Amino acid sequence: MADNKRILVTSALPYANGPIHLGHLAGAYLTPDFYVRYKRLTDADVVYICGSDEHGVPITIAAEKEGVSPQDIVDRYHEMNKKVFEDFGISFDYYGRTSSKVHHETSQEFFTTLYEKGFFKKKTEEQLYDPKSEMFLPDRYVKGTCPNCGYEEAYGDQCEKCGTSLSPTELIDPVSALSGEKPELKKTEHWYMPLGEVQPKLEKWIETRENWKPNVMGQVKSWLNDGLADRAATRDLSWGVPVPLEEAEGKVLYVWFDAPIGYVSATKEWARDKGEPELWKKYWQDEDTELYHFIGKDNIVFHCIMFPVVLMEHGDYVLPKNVPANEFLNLEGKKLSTSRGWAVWLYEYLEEFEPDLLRYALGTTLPESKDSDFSWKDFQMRVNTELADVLGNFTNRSLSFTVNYADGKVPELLEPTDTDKEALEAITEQKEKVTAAYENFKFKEAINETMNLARIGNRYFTETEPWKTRKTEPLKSGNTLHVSLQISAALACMFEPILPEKMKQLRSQLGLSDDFSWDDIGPDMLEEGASVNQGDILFEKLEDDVIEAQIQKLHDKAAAADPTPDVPELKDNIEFGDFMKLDLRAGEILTAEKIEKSNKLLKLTVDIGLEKRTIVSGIANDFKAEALPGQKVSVVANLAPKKLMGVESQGMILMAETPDGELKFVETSAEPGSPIT
Ligand code: B3M
Ligand code: ZN
Repeated sequence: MADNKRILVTSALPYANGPIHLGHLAGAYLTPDFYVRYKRLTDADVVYICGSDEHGVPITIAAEKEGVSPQDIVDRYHEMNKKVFEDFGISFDYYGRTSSKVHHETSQEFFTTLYEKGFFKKKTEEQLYDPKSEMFLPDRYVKGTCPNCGYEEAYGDQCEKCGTSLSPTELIDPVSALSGEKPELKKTEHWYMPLGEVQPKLEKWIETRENWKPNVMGQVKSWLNDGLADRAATRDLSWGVPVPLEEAEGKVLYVWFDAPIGYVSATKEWARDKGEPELWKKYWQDEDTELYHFIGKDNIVFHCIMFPVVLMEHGDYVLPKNVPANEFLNLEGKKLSTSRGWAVWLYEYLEEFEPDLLRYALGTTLPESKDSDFSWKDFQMRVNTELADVLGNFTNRSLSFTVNYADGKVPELLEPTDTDKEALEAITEQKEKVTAAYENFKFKEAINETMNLARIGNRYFTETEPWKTRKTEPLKSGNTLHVSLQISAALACMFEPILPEKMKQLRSQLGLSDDFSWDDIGPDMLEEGASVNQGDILFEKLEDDVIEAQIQKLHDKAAAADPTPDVPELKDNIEFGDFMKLDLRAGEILTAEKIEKSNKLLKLTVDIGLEKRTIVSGIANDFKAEALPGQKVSVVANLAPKKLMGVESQGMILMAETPDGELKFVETSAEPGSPIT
């Protein structure tokens, strides 16, 4: 059944302020590529759009750091990122950039349309101004002490220590990150999107959305529950799309206003380059289009709330059918951090390994519904035990047997046994599972069910023992080869979205054309008597030393980037007497249970020698209650009791917080009750 739906897929536009790393890939690029490659095979009319986000403070910060112009920065990274995506097989139909003329015009047209419809609210507000640098300070350009955790290097939009989002006026002792001066408040005018006013309309639309991932819907609902606030669509900056109003001289569009419109501009440029300049309208303005935005979870509010409002208010555009956002990818058990050098850059990876290995390994560890972890050891395991031992081994056995003992030709299927038939039927069964998984954006499942066909094939080959039957019952060994080759052929097509280069190689070994469709995949893709050839083996195993070298490289980079661990500065000295007021005791946790309605709190019973205490501790994110009984701890025993979520806490457990924000116990081997002095 041909699928002729019109589908427009977008991937978040990465900021052109640095190279692409594995976290980016797992968030917003790999899954949509799997999806569009699959959809193209179903003969759907798909256009896949992406490009560089070249505005906003991240760009100007990068430019300042290097002492070059923002244009230099975006020119460099636009080319670099465009190429690395291509080398990795991400099959965009068009990779645009938001500094293009078409984009400036398109985003200005959006602003003007909304302005003329009376959508914006003009407001005069006081904002922080740096008198020395003579400019209004974007939130990121203000630094100060976090009112929540006391971290002294918090930014005006967020504290990177405790994760709280902030506004710059909330910071304690704010300074300009540009000049170090204390900023002053100065009046400025801006055009706001009154999101609160359109919330009811937006909610109605949200309610009609089907099959949204729970992690996405959860975030959207929580924004809506809090009530939407006005959000400025303009900024006092010199880098960006100028606001198309005379009275707004020197102001630019807020980057999150213009960036998503970049999807539209890029589609226009794609159509223009195809010589059909009006064609973009079919994808953006015709109700039959299904629009999908693939993004990472930090972009959910912009794609599920702000941009839909802009599209809705404009009136001429389709709205997204789904926004299948992924969660975050960690690396070797730690949060990815480019500033701390804890990242694997895609260009580095490609210098040493083939793209398909990572497409597969990362595809099996996608943070689809919760954060996940990439490790080099896991990468090695996936390549060696799945790609090499299962898929590669199976197709290689099938081909080499055929070449060596069947004249290199697909044998006939004669009087097949039940085992033969079942193996052939598995092709259709697995195809159905894989199809359903792709249709439901379950990419890990799609990969796993595809690999399961290779597992079935491998098992079948082993069970039917063609190395024995070829001498005694040649008809049987012919059947084994026939079936195994058909399974290999199905795999060569079904695995195409995940392993495009390797499957092309496999199809050529099997004598299959690259011009096939998803419909063609079945138990009879190869004709009896057709020639096959063995070719090179598909997947070489990765040796331990190769993997160790990657792990070492990562640690070296982290050490070079940040030789001192990122721990808070020391506090002011205190008197000895002050310290002596603290009664610290060795203790042991006896019981632990979660406190209902709280994500963070655990209720503990702690033996402190003299007595047993109930202590409420905010460690539920780091420890499972079941694992705690028996844990030795240090306790502040004379802290005044305090009620937390209805439970009286009689003391405090000492915890150490690592630079990655992980909590560890301050353990002691002393008997419960022993004073700590
Ligand atoms: N550039 C943020 C990011 O790279 C932003 C996405 C824009 S999508 C329209 O995470
Ligand atoms: Zn903080």
